[in-house]
Amino acid sequence: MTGQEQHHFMARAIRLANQGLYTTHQNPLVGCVLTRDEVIVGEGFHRRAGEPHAERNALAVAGDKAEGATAYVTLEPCCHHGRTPPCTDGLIEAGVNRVVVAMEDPNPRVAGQGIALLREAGIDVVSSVLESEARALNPGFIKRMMAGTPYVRCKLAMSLDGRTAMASGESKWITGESARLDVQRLRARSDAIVTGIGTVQADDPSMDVRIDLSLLDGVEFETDRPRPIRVVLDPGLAMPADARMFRLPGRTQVICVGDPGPARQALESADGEVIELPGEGEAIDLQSLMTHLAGEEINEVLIEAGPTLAGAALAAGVIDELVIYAAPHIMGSDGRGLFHLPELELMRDRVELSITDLRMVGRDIRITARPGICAQ
Ligand code: AOF
Ligand code: ZN
Repeated sequence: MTGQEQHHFMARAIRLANQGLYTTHQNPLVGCVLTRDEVIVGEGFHRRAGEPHAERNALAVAGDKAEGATAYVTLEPCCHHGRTPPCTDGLIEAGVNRVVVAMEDPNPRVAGQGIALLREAGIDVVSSVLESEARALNPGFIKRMMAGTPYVRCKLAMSLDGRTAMASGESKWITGESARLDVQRLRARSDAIVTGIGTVQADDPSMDVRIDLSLLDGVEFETDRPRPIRVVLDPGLAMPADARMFRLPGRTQVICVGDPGPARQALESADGEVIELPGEGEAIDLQSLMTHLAGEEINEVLIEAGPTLAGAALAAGVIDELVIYAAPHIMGSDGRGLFHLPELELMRDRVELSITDLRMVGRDIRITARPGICAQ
């Protein structure tokens, strides 16, 4: 088995895993390819929590041909009884000869034990094949398992001169249709969309996924799926009970600081969930928010908010990735900026970023960046 072969079949397993992008929530995306004499005899991916794992789907396709086969799996096979039986048992019982794994499962219930069990059963295990590509499939699942918080993206749209709204507040639309569709993809893969009460009061947004299924690059998406959860940060509980979000399918959580008093009942009867979190006066503690969301098994969070919340999230260090759309127009010197960061005064206080991706989306530019200086 050459390195080239390993890369070839693992790359296919990664593409299969990606088929679960909009459906596996809260489980990771996983793909599996079974080969015999370099010919694929079975393949599969994990579609939905509670349903069979990638390995079981691939084994079902291969049937008897799994005996003596090599399994390429993007995540270490599980060895625990969760909602489904252990994949290690399935692979051993099917008589697989060799298992090629891209990365260890960060879930503490697995964490290397799956690989150890396969080896104990006499199966040859090769690990870390296309590891960084496999890691990129599951930034949220990995971060939640390792750090107890979700992976957080913050999406922003601006004019080329860095403005997000005219001084009057008018902001529709900054970016073009293609960029707005791209945002729908970001929403569709997120488990929660977080915004601030200021945005709700100004725009009464839906924070919903409205997408033409044919535009999702062939990846499955179910419109009836109750996701992502909408989360409104509303320290003083000023959320109107007739907000548009409450009339849409799916969950809406309103996060406040301290006892919300009678306002709670009005929101709860509108189908809202009111959650109290620690904070100081007007500000919710964003670390506590992320711990709370991880407790809800939320892997990926999208912040879509104005400069106050975006600035607070950046300053609190909870953002993993910025997705900034820059539109080819100038909004002028009185327009609003992206981040409210009053504490920045000196050049040495600047927030350093590393740009990880840059591309055109229609007529707009999409910049993806991470806070901090990353090694190249
Ligand atoms: C695999 N293959 O395709 C997936 C794995 O509740 P369960 O039974 O679905 O188990 C969920 C856990 O199993 C999940 O947290 C992760 O550790 C692992 N996911 N493992 O071998 C798969 N989806
Ligand atoms: Zn499994």
